[in-house]
Amino acid sequence: MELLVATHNLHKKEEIQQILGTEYLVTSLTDYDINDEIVEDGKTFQENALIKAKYCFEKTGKPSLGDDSGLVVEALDGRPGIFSARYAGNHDFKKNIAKVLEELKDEPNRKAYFVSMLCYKDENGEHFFEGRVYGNITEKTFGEEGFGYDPIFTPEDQNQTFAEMHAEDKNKISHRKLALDQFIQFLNVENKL
Ligand code: ITT
Repeated sequence: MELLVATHNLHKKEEIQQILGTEYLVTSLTDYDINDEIVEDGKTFQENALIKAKYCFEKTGKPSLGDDSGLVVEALDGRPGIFSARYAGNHDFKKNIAKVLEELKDEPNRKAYFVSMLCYKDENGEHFFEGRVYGNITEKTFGEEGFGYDPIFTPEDQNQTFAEMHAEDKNKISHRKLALDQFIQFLNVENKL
């Protein structure tokens, strides 16, 4: 089954493909030569996931998946949250990380979670699936793998940041994996009906 993911973020697309496995062909907006930036003006992850999925479905008519995700830091009142991609600079991961570390300087509470909110849209309507992974923000960056805030996030019960893990290991426990597991379950039930 083809699944069109409403993203221009190749890291996300690759993670989704790896998690879903070869039963699914994951495509993205870039594969359809749709290069417009989707205006994500929702106030929540859910609203933005819906905006992405709807945009994609309306443009292509293909079953579409929007993933709106981000890092929620307790001591920062939930920031960067829905502004994760553009917290200090548009998709400038280094600047975004530097801003979070600076804001958490001398802050003992390092608790945070990653969230992935998925919206699946096809001709029958919309469905949402949410995954969260809880952990802590490190004092400095560790590792080169992954993307975004991976170098400063250590999941609970792990001694490495996401960026120190191999992709397969991150993809076994990540917020995206937890959300996609629910999505797959949903598709399996739908397909049996
Ligand atoms: P699309 O909107 O095109 O899908 P995006 O990167 O802008 O790509 P979001 O609007 O959902 O996606 O922003 C998510 C941001 O949150 C992302 O750019 C990262 O900074 C961060 N993020 C999300 N998931 C992450 C992960 O698994 N590891 C590290 N950072 C992540």
